[in-house]
Amino acid sequence: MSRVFSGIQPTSNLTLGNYLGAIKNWVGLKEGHESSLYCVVDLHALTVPQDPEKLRKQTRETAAAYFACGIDYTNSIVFHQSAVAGHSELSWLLGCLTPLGWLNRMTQFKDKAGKKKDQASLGLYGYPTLMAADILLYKATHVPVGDDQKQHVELARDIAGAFNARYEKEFFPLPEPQILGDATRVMSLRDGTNKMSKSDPSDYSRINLTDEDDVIALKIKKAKTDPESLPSELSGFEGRPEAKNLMTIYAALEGKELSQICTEFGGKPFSEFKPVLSDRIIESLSPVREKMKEFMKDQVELDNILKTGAEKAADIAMKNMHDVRDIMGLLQV
Ligand code: AQP
Repeated sequence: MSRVFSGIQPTSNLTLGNYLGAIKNWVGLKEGHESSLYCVVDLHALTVPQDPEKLRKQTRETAAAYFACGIDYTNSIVFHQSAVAGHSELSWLLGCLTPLGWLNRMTQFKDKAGKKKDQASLGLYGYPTLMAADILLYKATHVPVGDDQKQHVELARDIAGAFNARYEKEFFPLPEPQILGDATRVMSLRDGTNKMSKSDPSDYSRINLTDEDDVIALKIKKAKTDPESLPSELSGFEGRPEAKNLMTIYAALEGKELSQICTEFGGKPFSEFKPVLSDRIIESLSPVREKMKEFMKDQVELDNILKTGAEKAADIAMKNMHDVRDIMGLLQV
């Protein structure tokens, strides 16, 4: 049995990074798998402070983005994490067999907690066990993610192995990270060495899926570059992260190799490339933005779709949780 699971935190507006590194690659992935589940991971969002009203809105908006990008809720299960109680329960149970040493290695916690480690929440520290629970609750085998989440999927794999070893049963399949697409780590438009992130304080660091065309064009115009012309071969990206990022985005949207883009644009100035790039981004994202607006107009319908998805997800989760409790020796009367 093979099953796909992935999710995105509704922490803010989704970005071009979420689009190229995640959602775009989910479309059509169901082929060749028994089922696929796409979750809006709202419990993960709570690992950093959230405004309750905004969180609800962003949860709907994230689901709207999934549908607008082409996820078909009639043949995939789309739902929000907090609607299926098994996520939190399994997170606790798995947390009881996850060594602290494994969590201490997670780079996302180090990046997000920074120097204020002692003030970071237990939730932020335990984020990877909740993510392992998300995946294992459905016995998912394939987890499509951007490059930054690979380490967490590998941890989920180790936790699944630890459970199987502790209870001497091949119960959980070992999930595989799938790093798909041609832009697995889209970088900030302000600093090509940092990941493009929803929570970066500068809105100019990212393209949001909700940005209007003129905003996209302005952000690309202001994107950091260097004084040289574009490289005509891959070796020319050495020490030029911003050039590499902008050309990688263009290559991914065009569905071409980065080397082809170097051949097309090598030797040209950024001032010539940037308008072509912003037109290409607008061509891809403006239909997504308009469809998101349509989905957001009918909240009752959107909520109904999520409710139906949560019921289907809970059916799978309930059976697996029953087996997990049984294996772990919890009394079920
Ligand atoms: N810049 C990126 N390039 C490629 N893939 C990306 N993803 C996120 N940013 C990029 C992928 O999108 C999926 C959902 O990620 P997430 O939003 O749940 O968490 P994150 O990876 O922590 O992303 P952010 O934007 O940095 O979130 P915040 O700012 O809220 O912490 C994952 O598959 C991720 O790899």
